[in-house]
Amino acid sequence: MKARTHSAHWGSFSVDFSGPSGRLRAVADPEDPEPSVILGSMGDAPAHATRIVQPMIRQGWLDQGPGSSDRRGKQPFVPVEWDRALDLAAGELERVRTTHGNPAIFGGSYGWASAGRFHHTQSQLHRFLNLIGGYTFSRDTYSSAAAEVILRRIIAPESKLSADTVTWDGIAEQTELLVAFGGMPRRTQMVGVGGVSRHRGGKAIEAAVRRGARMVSVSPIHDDLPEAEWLAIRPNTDTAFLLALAHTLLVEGLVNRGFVDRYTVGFDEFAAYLTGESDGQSKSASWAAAITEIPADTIVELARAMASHRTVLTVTNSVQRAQDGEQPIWLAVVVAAFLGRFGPAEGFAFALGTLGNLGRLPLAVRLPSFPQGTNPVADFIPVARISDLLLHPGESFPYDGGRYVYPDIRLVYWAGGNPFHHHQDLNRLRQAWTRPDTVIVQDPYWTSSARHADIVFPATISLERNDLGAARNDDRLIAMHQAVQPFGQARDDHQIFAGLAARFGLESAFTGGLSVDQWLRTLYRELEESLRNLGAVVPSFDTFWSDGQLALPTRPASTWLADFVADPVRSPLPTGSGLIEITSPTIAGWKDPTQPGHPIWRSRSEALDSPRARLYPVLLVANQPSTRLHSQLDFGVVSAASKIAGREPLRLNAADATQRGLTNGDVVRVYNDRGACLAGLLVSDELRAGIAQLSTGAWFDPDDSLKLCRHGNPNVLTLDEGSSNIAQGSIGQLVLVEIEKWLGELPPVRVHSPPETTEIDSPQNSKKPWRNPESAYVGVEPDSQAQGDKLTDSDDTDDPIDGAEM
Ligand code: PGD
Repeated sequence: MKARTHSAHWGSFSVDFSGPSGRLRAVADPEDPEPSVILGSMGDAPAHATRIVQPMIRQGWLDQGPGSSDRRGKQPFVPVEWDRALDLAAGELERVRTTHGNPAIFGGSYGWASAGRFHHTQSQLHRFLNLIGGYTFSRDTYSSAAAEVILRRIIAPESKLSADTVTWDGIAEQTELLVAFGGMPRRTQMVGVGGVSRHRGGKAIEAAVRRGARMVSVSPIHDDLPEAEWLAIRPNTDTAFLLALAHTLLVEGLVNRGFVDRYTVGFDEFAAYLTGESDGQSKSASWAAAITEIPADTIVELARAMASHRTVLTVTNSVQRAQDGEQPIWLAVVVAAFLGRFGPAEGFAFALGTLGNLGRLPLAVRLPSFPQGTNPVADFIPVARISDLLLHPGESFPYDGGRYVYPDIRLVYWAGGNPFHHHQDLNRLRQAWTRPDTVIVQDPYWTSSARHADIVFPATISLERNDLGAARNDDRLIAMHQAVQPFGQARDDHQIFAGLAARFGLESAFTGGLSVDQWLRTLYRELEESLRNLGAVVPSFDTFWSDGQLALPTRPASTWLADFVADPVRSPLPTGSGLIEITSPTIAGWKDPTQPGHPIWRSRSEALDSPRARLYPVLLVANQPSTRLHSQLDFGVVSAASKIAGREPLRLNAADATQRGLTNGDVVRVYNDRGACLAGLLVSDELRAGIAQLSTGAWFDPDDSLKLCRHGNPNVLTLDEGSSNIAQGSIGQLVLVEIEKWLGELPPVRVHSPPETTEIDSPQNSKKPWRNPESAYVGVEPDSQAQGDKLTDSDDTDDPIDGAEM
């Protein structure tokens, strides 16, 4: 073995224990040009105080059995033995499915969990639930639901777009003008679902700047792309800006009519909206200037420059994670179609800069996945409608042109995600969470979601198991070697579900009769076959495992778009019309009074010009953190070092701080009518006036007497509504708040310590909860491989998982 390699969503690395403390150190892959700072927290992951030592049951659930309860998150947990916990969970799953039917089980379980193709938590959960008759699922992602739904209607699914449009190499070498709505933040480029073995964005941007490319960042926050000219737009008004760009191109005769006539549908109807012919309001640059606070001349000059230069237009996921978030994405495609050029260095770039695995060449092989099987249940929710689902059973909701009904959920099974960090309006979620009979959470840590569960299963972290690391658009397969022994009694998700499946007589159906090691070899064999079909010489699994990495072949970009451009009749787009839909006949056909067939502007409630802003005059940008991934490793040294008096840092422009009598380092109370949280103040000139910035991911730490989150989770403030009837996506990015100095006694942050537990609930055990601190940081032998139990023969189905869920 050359080095003990591993992979996380924020990069690949090798593990090292040679420092004086003997602590685990993650040493960045030497070929990664820009490793993530998050690697610095990896040493804190295996044995942090919030690791869950053994299975736990909420006291009230154990005493009174299943049922709605407002005691979730407020009662102590009882440690129990694995067999007892698995028996109780299996019995409850059986009760719910036989009494209420499988749609009463919610297994959508959104979350990033950890990197790794086999131990992908959602795949494990879904395979198990499919075997016992299925579950209500969730569609799309918190990252980009609005974009995902609108893009597949008007041009192509985002998976196709992200694999085949603008590349970092194209930007470095050829792009002349890059216009980035929401910037291209380095902090989001650090991470990618499934891993980023080489971070390429930063160097590409530097190369483009050195070559003299012009960069324009349209964002309320300067350091979202510090190299660029900064157009400090009012948040939530990008739609108006984009409409004005389209209007300018139209009235100045700069629309590429040859392209528009051949490759798009619905130009005339949209042009009538731009000029005001259809609604009496021209979408001119001066109209947009009043809304966006960007001067009309600047907008006009930019539109002209875009028409005369090789231009990339990108919109970050953060811009679409807002009310009407579908509109700026739709308009960016429309403006790119007006310019009429798509390719590796020009045109619309889906969310480039938002995730580390975008902007790279697509892989020439399909990545192998742990098969999930088929879900016989048709009920679903748009991913961010979880509170509505629990609060409004039987009610209908619109989504993507259809109408659907929320089923009556009796059991929630969440594994690999942290809804009490990621969902909007956490106080509303807390209320919704009281309704189900039972909540099961499976996580390595006492996250706020685990604290709000009835049954808690302790899962291993990826450093405690072997796996294969790979991700869409990443050209490396990484051997993820186990580095430390599992903490306490933690088990792999696979082992937990195998234990549950055994109680349904389905253990061999779940495991396929294979050990973990055999699964890894099987998945490798699948990849090996596709590589051989391309004529590649492929090392044996053992050689790959010892080398730690395998380079994967890529294919050229833009093949499907190039085919479409070459012949739109023979190679149509996967839209209703086969063309780019400036006005969508399908969406027009929905006859939804809130949405005509083309993109539109309307003002929103969470905006600086809304009446609500008189009460809550600061627009808070609740964006992605730079010191952790979402809520993961919030307790780690890197995230901890950024906190102020133990609170999440909130940035505010100096003028706004002075107006409120606030200075650097103050602890502030951020509030609106939905909730409040504490935060630590950082005065910063990187923000335009009227806004504040507080990243997501500080673990939710509710204090019911003070009626606030002690730690600084902005989702106590955000509005829990869908982006629009189109996608019903998350709108967590922007929320109106007020900020004041916290003058009371500072309550300690408690969420980074374990919750209260009682004595162990087993006659033969000791009086104290079982703990095994020595088991952490017991490194494993470098050449060890997973030797999961060999189980019975396979009768498993072999459906590939949906890669989009990774
Ligand atoms: P994570 O912190 O990544 O957040 O929400 P998400 O729930 O994905 O949670 C992953 C959880 O999985 C962690 O609790 C971790 O401990 C657990 N885990 C890790 N490995 C394993 C494993 O092997 N097994 C098990 N069982 N568990 C594991 C992220 C979501 O938040 C996303 S993607 C976005 S883009 C949204 N962003 C915002 C935003 O910008 N603004 C607001 N206001 N809100 C947001 N919420 C969304």
